[in-house]
Amino acid sequence: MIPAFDVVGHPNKGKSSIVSTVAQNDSISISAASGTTQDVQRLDVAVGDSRYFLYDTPGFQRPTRVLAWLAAHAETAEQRAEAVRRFINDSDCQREFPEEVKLLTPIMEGAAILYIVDGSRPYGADYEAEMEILRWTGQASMALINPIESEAHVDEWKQALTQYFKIVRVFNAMQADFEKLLAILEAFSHIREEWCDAINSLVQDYRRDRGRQGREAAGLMSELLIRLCSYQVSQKALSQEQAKQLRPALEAKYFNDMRGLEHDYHEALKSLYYYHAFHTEIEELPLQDNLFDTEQWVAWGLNRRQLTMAAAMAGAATGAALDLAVAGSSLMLGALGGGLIGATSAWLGASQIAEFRIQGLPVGGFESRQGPVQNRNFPYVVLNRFLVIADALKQRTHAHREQLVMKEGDLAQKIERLDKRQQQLIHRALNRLSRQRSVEGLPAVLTPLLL
Ligand SMILES: Nc1nc2c(ncn2[C@@H]2O[C@H](COP(=O)(O)OP(=O)(O)OP(=O)(O)O)[C@@H](O)[C@H]2O)c(=O)[nH]1
Ligand SMILES: [Mg+2]
Repeated sequence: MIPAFDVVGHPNKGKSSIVSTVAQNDSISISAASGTTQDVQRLDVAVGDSRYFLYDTPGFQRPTRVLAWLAAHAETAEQRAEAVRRFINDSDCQREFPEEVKLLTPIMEGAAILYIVDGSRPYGADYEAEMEILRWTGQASMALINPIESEAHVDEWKQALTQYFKIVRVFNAMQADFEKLLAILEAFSHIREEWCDAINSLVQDYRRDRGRQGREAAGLMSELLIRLCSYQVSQKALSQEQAKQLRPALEAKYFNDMRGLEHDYHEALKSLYYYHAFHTEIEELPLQDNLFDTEQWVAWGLNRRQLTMAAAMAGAATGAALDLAVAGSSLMLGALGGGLIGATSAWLGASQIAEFRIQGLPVGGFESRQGPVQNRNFPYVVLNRFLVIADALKQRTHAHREQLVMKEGDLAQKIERLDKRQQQLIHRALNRLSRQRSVEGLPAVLTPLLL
């Protein structure tokens, strides 16, 4: 038997927001206007091999009159569920109380009740009619207090709700509290025995799915880094002169492709977490105009001191780096040890961003090439931008609807929070990527940053 939940309550109390959050679905209509949900919408939610139904419903409109109708059609307690059944099948009621008929129908077909109230507004006796109607259905139920603006009235709500519901929980639709979500589902396994196994598997599947998302996000992040750090474009030409003339077009294509690639991976990350309508505004990857302006890269990557430390941790004193260090800062040379020579050159190396080259071909022609990016800071920039989006996805729920303007995150701090060994592995990996070298097990190296 597939578990089903009917989300009901007053209009405009966050029913659809809770449905969006629980179903991880950002396509459901939510708005500040009361009466947004006019019809029942059944969502068929699949998580791994598990499945359940979630009903988003309109709010109660005339609960007092509905309760009066029901009272007139049931003399004793054992007739109450039957009276509700008659109510939803009665054509006059369907005409007069369409919202109540719609929201009660899934319940009478076996769905459990999730009753939503707003914990920032005071409790009032006008809610009692709707809670009474729900009690008359005789179905398993739980009340959720959604503190829309504050928790000011949560306690009084708890007092009132426990009179009608066995289980009362506070659940904020806007804060992604994954464990709390699972706890709510788990609670239903206790009040609906026949759902016990299905719900236990569902909860496990939710967890497994989270794990999968984390692994796939690390995979996407690694792939993006490798592709962007090694990307280059080339074009054949007949003469050296022609090859030189190709430069502006090649450069434009190169930067355009890089930005496109990054955008595609950011979108793939959003889809991985089931966001399809989440618009982010992120400053363009600083390329092209800032080609030699290394300071521009600091905003998203590491600053000079951090990059120096990173290179020292990665032990980046390669032959080429040593040459650069000698050429660029021979004065410092006597004072610095081997590790720091590599470190200094990391900053010097940062002044080269993307190289343009013309190469003679064996057949007598020429080839213009643009890329790859040489900058030591570049992998940090790409990594940071990806992580900023990953964090935003985890901090919001599918109930949020506004666009997000991305601010630079502090990557250095994120790395410093990890243990020394993990830090070193990350710096080594990024150092290799900036030199277009392969890195073994890159997703595993980067995963701690996503946790
Ligand atoms: N800040 C905040 N706003 C919330 C929360 N839950 C809902 N809202 C806002 O409250 C308004 C109503 O939310 P909906 O989810 O559309 O409410 P509803 O109960 O489905 O409304 P109807 O379909 O009109 O009955 C929207 O503007 C939401 O953004 C919350 O937990 N915090
Ligand atoms: Mg709604």
